[in-house]
Amino acid sequence: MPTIDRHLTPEDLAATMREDVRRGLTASPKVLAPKYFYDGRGSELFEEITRLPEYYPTRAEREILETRAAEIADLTKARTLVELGSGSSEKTHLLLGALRDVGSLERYVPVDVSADAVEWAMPGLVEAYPGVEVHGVVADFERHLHLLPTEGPRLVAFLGGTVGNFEPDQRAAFLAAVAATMTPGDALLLGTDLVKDPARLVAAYDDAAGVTADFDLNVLRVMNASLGADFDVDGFQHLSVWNAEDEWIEMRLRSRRAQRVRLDALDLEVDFAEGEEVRTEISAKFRQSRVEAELEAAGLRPTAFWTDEAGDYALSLGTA
Ligand code: AVJ
Repeated sequence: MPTIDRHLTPEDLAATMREDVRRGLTASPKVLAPKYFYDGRGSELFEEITRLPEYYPTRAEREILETRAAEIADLTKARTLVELGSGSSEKTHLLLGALRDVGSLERYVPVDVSADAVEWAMPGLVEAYPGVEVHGVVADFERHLHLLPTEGPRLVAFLGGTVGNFEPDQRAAFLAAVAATMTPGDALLLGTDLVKDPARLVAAYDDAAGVTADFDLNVLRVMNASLGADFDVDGFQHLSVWNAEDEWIEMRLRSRRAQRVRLDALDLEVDFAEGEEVRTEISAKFRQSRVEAELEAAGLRPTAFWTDEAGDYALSLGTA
């Protein structure tokens, strides 16, 4: 029987959401955290995004894993694969297969804030890797890293470029916290999107079919359903903006008119001016030098930096 450790209850998540949203919508400028995109509909929209012609990161990361999984397995010889933000486990299979083939794999640990994501991933994995223990963990990977299984050598994978959603100081704290849980022989496999032509970056977050716009606006539906809010989704417009100074994409929602929104669960009313923007996501884009400097600052040794053929995206290995 696979086990699931639960370090987060639905009540914890709801309380955190209330605090985050109150802080974000009473701040100036207003912000909402990107983790709130991913209810059922939001997760489906994200899956659709990964298949869009404009959104290259998922395909680029898969290309790197297809090319390098055997090398990663050989370098790490991991007994335990920990995957932070396990989401859909398609790319995970490339790593699991390679670690099984080098004969080191004993255990797979999918970690996600969403109990659904962990529960759905598990039965298929148990069946696909006989003899491999699947040990799911429902946790906030900014808070519960020290509670994960420790049988090493461990490979901790944080894929998809999701590290780019953290603010720089939050990212440094996260990388340091990961490094602090690692012992010699452990490694971090980190996926990062790379700096490139801004036109391509902007298009990757504002596709012609409007799927990303729908994904961005979905955060308002999540607020309506979870916080008893009355956002008029048609009252906002999706924007994708390249911030050249910080080297990140910002997704924003711009209020089409002056409007007041009520959030019952917060007993809060929020006014939006016509044209006022709420930042809903940053997605940082990296250069090799910055990834390596940040791994080193966290206390990890930059050991490998692999890109896809086009040089659009990178997987880095940092070792403890
Ligand atoms: C899954 C967080 C890496 O930042 O590219 C896709 C999310 N947002 N399109 C990203 C996302 C808009 C994605 N991450």
